[in-house]
Amino acid sequence: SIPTGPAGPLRFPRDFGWGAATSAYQIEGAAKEDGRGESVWDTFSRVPGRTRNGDTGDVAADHYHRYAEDLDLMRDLGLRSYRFSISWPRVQPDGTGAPNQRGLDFYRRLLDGLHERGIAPMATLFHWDLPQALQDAGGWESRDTAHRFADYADAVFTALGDRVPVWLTINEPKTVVQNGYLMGHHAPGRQDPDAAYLVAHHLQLAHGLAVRALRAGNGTGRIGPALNLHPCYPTDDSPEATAAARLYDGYENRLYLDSLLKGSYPQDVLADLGPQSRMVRGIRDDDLAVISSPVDLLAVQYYTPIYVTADGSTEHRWPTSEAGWQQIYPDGMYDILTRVTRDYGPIPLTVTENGLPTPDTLTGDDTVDDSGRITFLRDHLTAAHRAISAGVPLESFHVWSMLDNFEWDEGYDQRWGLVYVDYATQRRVLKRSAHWYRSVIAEGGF
Ligand code: PNW
Repeated sequence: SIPTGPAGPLRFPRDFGWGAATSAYQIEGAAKEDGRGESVWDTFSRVPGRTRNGDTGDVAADHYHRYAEDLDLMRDLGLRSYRFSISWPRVQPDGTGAPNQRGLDFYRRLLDGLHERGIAPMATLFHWDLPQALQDAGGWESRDTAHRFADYADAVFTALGDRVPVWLTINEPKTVVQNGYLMGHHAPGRQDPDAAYLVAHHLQLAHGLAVRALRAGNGTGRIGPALNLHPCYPTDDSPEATAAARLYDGYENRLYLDSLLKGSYPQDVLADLGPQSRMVRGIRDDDLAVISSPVDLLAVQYYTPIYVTADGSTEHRWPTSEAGWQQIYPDGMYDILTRVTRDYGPIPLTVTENGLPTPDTLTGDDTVDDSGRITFLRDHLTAAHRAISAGVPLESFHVWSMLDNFEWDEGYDQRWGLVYVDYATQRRVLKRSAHWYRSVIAEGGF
């Protein structure tokens, strides 16, 4: 039986933006079509040993060709909001210069299709697929890349600005920093802490320059950053654990939130990095003013809490999902949403990602029983509802993900979708969670 709310029916605001999310490299495929250039993920995924089973996004869920069918599925679910990302190397194959019209045309068709179906688009400008040519010129370690990003954003605003009510600049700068430059299991595969935080600064700068480009140019929509936030809890109430969790929070959350919304980097993090770090040396006079250019909303992505011990290491407290890094803790959703509102003021919020991978299999009668996803989403939506009741201005919620897709270094083995993709045939099958979500949207709750 489908689980219902723990304390009777929960009702969300009438105009709540029920949604789902994807990103370009994870679903589109068509890696060489219509003039698309190479991105760092094309390069990285082709290096032997970097991704599970050697998987790449060359074909992915073939959304580039099947987008109309996918839009029909979204309409079938009753989605009100669809968050997707625009591939920079489709728009600028080498990361600079005149836009590639055929690449822009795909997004125009997608936006028209959303419009026809009454689904509001939310477009992310950068979801990790940096043009390889820019990587070759230094990538995010180069300050110039932030300016290239603003030029790219401006080209997209000019071409598509009449059709996009909400723009998100950079998806999860922290994941680029941590997975791409600290741990190295994402593109570009570096393990260099000194480079990593300079990259963080340049990503923040790129965000601010894009916000300014929108305000200066043709774009009419709202704009904001997309941050994955992790509530950081001490494992005990000793002063040591409390201090360690506080610094951890600086690196996970305040480094991004404070620079965007307070116009300063957290002093404890800057002190920890040290005055000789490349990041601290790379901050110029006007940068924080650019980074903190006023935004219209903040997109929050919540997956897991972090528990920090007295010596600064981390522990797991809750059951993990198939993604080993993810502990299932719905109250963390409440904690992070209320904390953002408390510490940064009543800025409109959207949850742009929340979800988990489940061991889904397609049965003979074409069903996929992902009851674990239903429980997870029900519990996290319940926590989000509690946050709304506590005064958090939460506008919308997007499940990660609409479709099973290329889960980066984990390849296609992890299935995060509401919709099952049979990769051998590219057939789509609604999972049980999709049917459940459809009824939640229709009822305005559960
Ligand atoms: C996000 N963590 O990445 C990305 O935005 C998606 O592209 C991705 O598919 C999805 O979450 C699932 O992984 C994250 O360590 C990566 O907490 C790491 C974390 C969170 C989100």
